[in-house]
Amino acid sequence: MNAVFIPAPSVVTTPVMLPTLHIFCRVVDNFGDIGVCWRLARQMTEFYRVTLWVDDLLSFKQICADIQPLQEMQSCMSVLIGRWPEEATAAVVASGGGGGFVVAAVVIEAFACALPAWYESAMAKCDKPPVWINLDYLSAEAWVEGCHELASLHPSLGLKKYFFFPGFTDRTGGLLIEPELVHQREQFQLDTAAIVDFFNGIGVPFGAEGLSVAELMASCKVSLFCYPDAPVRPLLAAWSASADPVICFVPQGVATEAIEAHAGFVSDNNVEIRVFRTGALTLIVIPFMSQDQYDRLLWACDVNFVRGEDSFVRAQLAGKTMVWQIYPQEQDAHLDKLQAFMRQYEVGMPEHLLASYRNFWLAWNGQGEPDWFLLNENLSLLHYFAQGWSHQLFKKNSLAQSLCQFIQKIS
Ligand code: TRH
Repeated sequence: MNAVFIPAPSVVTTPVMLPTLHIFCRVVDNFGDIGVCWRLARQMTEFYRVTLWVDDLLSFKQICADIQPLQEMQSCMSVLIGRWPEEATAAVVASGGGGGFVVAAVVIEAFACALPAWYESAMAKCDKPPVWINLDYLSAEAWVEGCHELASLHPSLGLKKYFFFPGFTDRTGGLLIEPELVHQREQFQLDTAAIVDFFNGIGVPFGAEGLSVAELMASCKVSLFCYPDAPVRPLLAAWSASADPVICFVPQGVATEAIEAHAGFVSDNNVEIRVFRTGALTLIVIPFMSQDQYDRLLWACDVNFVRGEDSFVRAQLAGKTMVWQIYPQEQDAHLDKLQAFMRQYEVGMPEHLLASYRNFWLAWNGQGEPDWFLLNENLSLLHYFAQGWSHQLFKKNSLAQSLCQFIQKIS
């Protein structure tokens, strides 16, 4: 067997024959696994003919409306997408364009998701086995630098698997950043018409029954994406009692209990746009949107509440004040991870700013009471720090570039 297998099917138009890359993604829960893999897959099309194998196309559809959940194979944004190939079915082999080979030149296993056994055996039978990489979770902890790019040997097949860690320092794999992102963001953030168009486009009502453009632009705009245990209720109360107007955009299905308690309606996945006003707060339930649209929401808002891994990175790249709810782990292991990031993020912050941001972030992660009013007093300075942090990130190699360089090095 040869290691370079699947020629691009006719639906994928590629001017030169790039090598093949297979990314394997299992959706453990939520959207982070597919969120990272979909972003990685799209960015890697610059260097590879990419197939993304996914075990949950319904979750995928939530962040990419073009996905057809019932299809075995499909193409979207130059990525070939296949349902997780538990068996080497005819559809999988056919995805090779008739060549009969099914293993790619490079194989990325996302988050140690475990490749199908038949695929591992096929890799072992190759004359030149593919480069096999496990893409790990993002962490700012110091140990990551020591484990990045290490190899482990498969116990029975003798294949090497390399561990590739995203991260914030030059001794890690970096972050998934699209080359044009900073320019797109800066243009968008300076363009009121584009911001209004964006909100119009996702269905936010304007005019008699809805918002005015002046109100939108003058309010503190907040996006809220969090886990069910985040202390959302006191926050909604604080925003209602605030002296200045706050507009909170919350994707459907997020913070449902707190919204029901506050606004009296169930914000499940069937709710489209819903607007509810109390005091200074306008709460707007919006549909779940594509990743690119979600970026625009983050760029347009003044404060972004984000969670997990991918939205957390996108909020950093948005250059706006953010509050991160980390994905909870057993024995509170996530708190070390949270603190490790905070130590890097807060370098250079003056004492009073540090106090308000630390209070809020820790409280948002279950360690105390979040004080919105204290945070609010410091928003412009936090914005300044967020801008600086994002520009620092934009200067670094993107994860896709680092991966390609690493693959070249070990090939
Ligand atoms: O959804 P998350 O909590 O995902 C995860 C998973 O729980 C995973 O198992 C865990 O390991 C990981 O976190 C750390 O949060 P995350 O990572 O931010 O992923 C959300 C994705 O959804 C991200 O790609 C952004 C995207 N998204 C949209 O595309 N549209 C939207 O409207 C929203 C709110 C998010």
